Amino acid sequence: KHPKTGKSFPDVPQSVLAACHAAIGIANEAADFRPESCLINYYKADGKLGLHQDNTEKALTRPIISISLGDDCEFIAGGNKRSDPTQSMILHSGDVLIMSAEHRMCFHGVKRIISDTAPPGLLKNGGRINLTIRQVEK
Ligand code: MD6
Ligand code: FE
Repeated sequence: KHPKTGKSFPDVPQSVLAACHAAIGIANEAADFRPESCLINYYKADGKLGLHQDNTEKALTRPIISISLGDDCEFIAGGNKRSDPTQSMILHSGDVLIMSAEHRMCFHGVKRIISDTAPPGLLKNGGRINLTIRQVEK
């Protein structure tokens, strides 16, 4: 529910649910994962997301699935402490990343968007969209 209006958010589209179930299967994650929420982040050319740990769900041991669309980004991921060293990887449009098991609580963030790298015509105004799909309840 929206915290201010109390209204229910729209359902997660079937296409996204199908992609999640496919990813769970391919990555050999537990098949009883329930995709209960989908957070959508949009990044303009200068967008970033600071180093963070996803720890507000009740289901802290279930995987988080991320789907990237549009421009590439430099994604950084480290260890379970903010001060742990990080590694960079480029996430491309269509990439699916799963954080699970010992990596579920890793600090991570988006260092920069790499402009004009999206598949032509995908996003009218460029930028990057990231979907993170989570199981919230234990
Ligand atoms: C992003 N992703 O790719 C931000 N969180 O724009 C995340 O913060 C993230 O990719 C948890 C699990 C996977 C992720
Ligand atoms: Fe995150």
